[in-house]
Amino acid sequence: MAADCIFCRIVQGESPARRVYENAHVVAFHDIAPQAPVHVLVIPRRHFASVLELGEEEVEILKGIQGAIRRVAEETGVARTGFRVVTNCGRDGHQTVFHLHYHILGGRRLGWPPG
Ligand code: DGP
Repeated sequence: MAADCIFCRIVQGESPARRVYENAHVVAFHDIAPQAPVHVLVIPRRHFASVLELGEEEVEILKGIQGAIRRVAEETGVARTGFRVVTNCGRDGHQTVFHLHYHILGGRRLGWPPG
């Protein structure tokens, strides 16, 4: 757990979140400021500042993330209609919370390229 990390507090149950799925390695919950009808964040329980910190040797965590993305997409219905998975990294990537998270966005036709 990292000091002053809002997502670590959500993992610990110290901060409220509308959880939709969890497994041994990840938690998924609704984004507080949804940008689409479905906007869920998938985060590892362990603190990594960004995708750059999650090494390829962390096979169980990577498997947990992949499984969670698929389950959330199926359970929210966007697996049928299409969706986007994105992780923002650093200043130019518009990262604002420095605990690795994957956005699952869907429920409307998304634009491309992103702004
Ligand atoms: P990013 O810009 O990729 O770092 O996105 C961070 C997202 O996290 C943003 O869409 C808003 C969301 N968020 C920030 N604080 C909270 C919170 O306390 N609870 C929830 N559910 N989402 C949060």
